[in-house]
Amino acid sequence: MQAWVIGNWKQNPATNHDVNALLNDLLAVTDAQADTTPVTSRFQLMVAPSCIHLAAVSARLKGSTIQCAAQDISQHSASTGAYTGDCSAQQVADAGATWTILGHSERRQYHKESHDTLIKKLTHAFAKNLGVVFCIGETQTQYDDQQTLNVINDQLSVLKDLLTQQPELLLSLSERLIVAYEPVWAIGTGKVPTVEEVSKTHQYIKQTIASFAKTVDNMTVLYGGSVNASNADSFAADAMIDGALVGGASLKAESFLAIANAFS
Ligand code: G2H
Repeated sequence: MQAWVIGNWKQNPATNHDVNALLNDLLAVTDAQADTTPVTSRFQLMVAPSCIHLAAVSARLKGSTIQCAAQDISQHSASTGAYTGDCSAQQVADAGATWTILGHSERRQYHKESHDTLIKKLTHAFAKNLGVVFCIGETQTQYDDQQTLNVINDQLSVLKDLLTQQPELLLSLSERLIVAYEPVWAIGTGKVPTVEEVSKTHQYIKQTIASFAKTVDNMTVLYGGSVNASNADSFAADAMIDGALVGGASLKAESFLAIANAFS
């Protein structure tokens, strides 16, 4: 299975100038490598810029080995409408995104995204042929109370319920869905779980998905939360960890590509 290394730029960079500088740095390396060792033969790269930069970034990445994702889509099915501040699945697809992140803990926390909201967003994303990077993970309190697997099970019930409503999605689920396990307490904090803890949780995620999606016996599951160039090797060495969703360290080409190389 090819590893995925995905940069979640969140609300960064602040200016078009800085976006272009980051892209220049990324493409200088990946374009050069594509001539000799195709980057995509070792790992798949993806970046998720903010909505305001999505069209420009995806246009710039056309023909490169790096795919482009949105960070979220509207919960409303209509491609257009009176939903101030929203971007529909149709709009992000038209802007050039081929994937979208959904259910990131920052969306769950600051925008109160619920089980039903996420089912709607997954439905709209798949309807517009967007792949989905679906984020799950427990808070510090839940981790301390040893509730991680219960929380994961509850969050994965979104996928179970989606498949009950739309069983036809099963056919292509493993190509169109990536799960990212991101413990909330590890996001942007510099704290990380042990590789053994991540490995066990990933095994549980894969088994749980296989229990209700019988044809999916090895779902791609990424780890996210304070991944950097120094700790990526240890995560990459574990067979249960299929790549990384990277926040802060994806904002510098050097650290993002160092993480990617760890997974090659
Ligand atoms: C977790 C991660 C990217 P960071 O949110 O999704 O961010 O690597 O900064 O912890």
